[in-house]
Amino acid sequence: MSSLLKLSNGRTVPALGLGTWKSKPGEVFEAVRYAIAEAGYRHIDCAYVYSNEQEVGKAIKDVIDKGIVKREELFITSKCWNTFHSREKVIKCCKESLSNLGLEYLDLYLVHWPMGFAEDGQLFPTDASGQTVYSDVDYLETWQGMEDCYNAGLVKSLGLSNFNSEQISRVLSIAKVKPVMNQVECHPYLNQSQLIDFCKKHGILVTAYSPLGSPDRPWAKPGDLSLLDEPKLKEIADKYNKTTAQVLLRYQVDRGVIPIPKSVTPSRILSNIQIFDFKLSPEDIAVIDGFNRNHRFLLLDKYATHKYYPFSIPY
Ligand code: NAP
Ligand code: SBI
Repeated sequence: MSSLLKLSNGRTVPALGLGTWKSKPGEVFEAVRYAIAEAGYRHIDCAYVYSNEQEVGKAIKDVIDKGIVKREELFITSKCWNTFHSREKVIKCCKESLSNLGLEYLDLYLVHWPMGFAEDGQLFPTDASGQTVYSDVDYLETWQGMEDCYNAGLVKSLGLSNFNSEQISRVLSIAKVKPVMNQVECHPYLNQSQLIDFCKKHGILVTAYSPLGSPDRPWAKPGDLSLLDEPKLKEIADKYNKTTAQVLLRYQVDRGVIPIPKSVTPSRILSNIQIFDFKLSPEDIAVIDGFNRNHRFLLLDKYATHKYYPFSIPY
């Protein structure tokens, strides 16, 4: 069972969650059911764009109907997609996620990216030449839509995802409801220590996505860097009688960051949460910190021409 961390608004969030990007229809029901009912997960990371929220919702309904957990014991996150950035569209996206998930409220609602895309009904709008069509909606407008969701009682907390420090500062300068979370790529090759320090100063917790290096990312190529195959991490893992994946996840927990590993494999779903019975030594943490090399598995540089592309400054 994972421990809880306190959000700046007084609510709590479980220290580890289950990721669901790339978890296919036909497999995500069992993954989420197993995670909650058998492995003890209480935190599920979802998003409108993953196009699997209906099946995630069926699993949540199943464990609640069977009396395994109560709704209030779960922490369910979803995210407003890039094609819903204008103020009135935000609440539409939120309501669609709620309907797909079969929930009355979300525990956390995130702006998925600072970048808006054309709002023409497609998830990834493209022009005749295959280029993504952007919108220039300012994410400050999107934030007002997020606050509408909060004020309507649809979501308990609000947050950001893939926002850099300057973008967070802009949001903080206008927010009536403050963001409690920034969800970003985070692992030893991109340990985000400066962004984490910045967020901490502003009462924002950090969630680590792709904490295992996202080996199933669709654009992975043979010969790419692979965290799970780092011999030094394996050496550290052996000392604790743990796996490399467990060390990668514990590394985040030890620094107050919330990892959300994705798996649809029951044995991995279970082992990924079995990290609350050990702690890494300061010496081992220093070795893992030494892997930092500003390497993004999700660079998404095809969007680098977007006005609000977040990865053009150091943090
Ligand atoms: P990840 O969790 O780093 O890696 C997932 C991959 O690792 C899958 O191929 C999974 O395989 C494998 N895996 C899981 N546990 C393992 C273990 N113990 N040993 C070996 N392999 C293991 O990558 P991710 O899916 O990119 O990131 C996690 C979650 O973060 C996502 O699912 C999503 O919820 C969220 N996310 C958010 C954003 C954002 O923009 N906000 C972006 C990316 C991700 P199997 O499933 O086959 O077991
Ligand atoms: C998708 F559903 C499709 C593509 C895609 O690529 C970038 C990363 C991302 C995202 O925006 N959030 C994720 O969790 N994965 C994604 C999602």
